[in-house]
Amino acid sequence: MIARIAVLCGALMAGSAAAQVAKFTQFRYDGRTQERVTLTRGHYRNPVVAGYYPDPSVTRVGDDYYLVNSSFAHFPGIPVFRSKDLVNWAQIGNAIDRPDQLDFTGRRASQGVFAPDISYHAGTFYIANTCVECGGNFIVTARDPAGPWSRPIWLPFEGIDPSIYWEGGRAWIVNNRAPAEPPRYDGHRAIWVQEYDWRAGRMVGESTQLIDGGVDPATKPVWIEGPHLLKKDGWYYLTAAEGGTEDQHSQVVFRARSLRGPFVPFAGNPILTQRDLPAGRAQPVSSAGHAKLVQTQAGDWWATFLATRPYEDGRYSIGRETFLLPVTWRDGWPHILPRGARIPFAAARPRLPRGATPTLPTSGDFGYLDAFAGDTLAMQWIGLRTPKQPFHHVANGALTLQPGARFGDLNGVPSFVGRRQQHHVATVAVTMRYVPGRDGARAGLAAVQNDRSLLLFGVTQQRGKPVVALWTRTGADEDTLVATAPIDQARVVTLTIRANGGTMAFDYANGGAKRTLRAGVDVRFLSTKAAGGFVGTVIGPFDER
Ligand code: 6LW
Repeated sequence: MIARIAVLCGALMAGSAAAQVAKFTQFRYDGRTQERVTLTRGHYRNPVVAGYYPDPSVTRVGDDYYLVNSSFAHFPGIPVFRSKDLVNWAQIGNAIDRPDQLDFTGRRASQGVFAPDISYHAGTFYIANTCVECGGNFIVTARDPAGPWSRPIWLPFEGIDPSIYWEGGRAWIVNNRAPAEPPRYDGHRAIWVQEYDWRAGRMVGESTQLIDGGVDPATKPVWIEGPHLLKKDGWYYLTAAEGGTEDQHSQVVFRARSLRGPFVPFAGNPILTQRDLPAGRAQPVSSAGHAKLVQTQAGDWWATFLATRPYEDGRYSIGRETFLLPVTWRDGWPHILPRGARIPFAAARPRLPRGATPTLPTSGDFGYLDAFAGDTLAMQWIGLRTPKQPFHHVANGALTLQPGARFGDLNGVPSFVGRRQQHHVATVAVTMRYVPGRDGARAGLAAVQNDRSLLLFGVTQQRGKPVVALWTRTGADEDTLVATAPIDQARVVTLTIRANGGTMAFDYANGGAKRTLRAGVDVRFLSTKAAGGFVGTVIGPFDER
């Protein structure tokens, strides 16, 4: 009886309260790869960094490797990873983690920072990049790759995907720009080079167009991009992606005796693609390209690149991922994968001392629990657009979020932080205490591809009564309420999303046994095919008051 009164009192107190702050106490992720892979001794697993980690750029400094990825309008942005063996990657920071660096206000999820390039010269790390619709091309630098990174040095040229080539204490930038002649077709772009005075932080001298359109201009090649230069045995090699970042993606290579060309394409191009493989193949890897080559301290060559793992019919929702393959040189040209060969999920490891297994794995089956210890969020948490002031607070083992904009308001930052969904088969759960306090206030777990393609699974109040509810936003500005069920708001709520390719199930526990609010929900609207863009689904706590 006493216990019953206590519960009733709790409920009464809760019911009379104004809209309250949701307290999230645990976030749990558990992911399983959809493909079946037998990993033998001495092999590593692809992708090496699973989930939304596209456009990888890699560099070596001594015995250490560094990797950066695109992060678009997510903040913090440009994750920086370190590895000893090119296989075990641990995130060490985010190059964009202060609001004074870049402002993503007004940006859609897939605008913001495109493909970054990382390089190193004379004690300083350089990231060359483009903020699309937010300032254009820029460089940030750091003495320590874990940060802090500088504010941007803005560069005046047009286009995307700048990359720095260092030689003899001088630097040049290659990037994707408009062709010298008016474009002859949609997707007609060019690769240009210009010297960068790294001491003064400005472009100098003339710009030279190196590639017009792509390998064979007669075939109207599209989207030549992501260029990188390297020098080997007296040749300059220019490697770039061609065909667009979807299923026609590929990597091509050219060479010249001089840095300003003329560059001649390799007769065996592309050196990497999956575009001519049978469409209905099992366990497909698709959209491969955007490679960068790196030479190990042992003298071997490897390439990082992006590819995707659709769950069905070209659909994937976890973004473009980072893969690794060896590069072999034959007859003066680099080869990544023979024509018609499938990207392997397992391959022989680089001849490098084995690196430590990271505390937070990035490849294969893995899971983690974040109990919000300490007083800051782990560096893997991201939100949408640049916050003007801190909006998440971690204390006493709980995460709370300040009121923010609603999803869809591009001029604001939603009251949301999340982690990348890194597997198509994944269970994501959050435990929280929350009293909505008024009809319409809601908090829980959001799965967000962009402002118009998302779902919200949370607790709200309807006609004065607390309920757990599921809303979807399927390429629209408005939410659709899918299902509700009553709950006791005085008790802790655990919300669990079970993702399996194009469907999700939504479970909740509220003191008693776990119940399913809805299973088999079609979430193909979260796929890149439906939602468009370059990002992956990000799942985490939201609090809309
Ligand atoms: C990026 C371009 C690309 O700038 O996609 O796949 C663009 N390649 O190089 C966005 O990630």
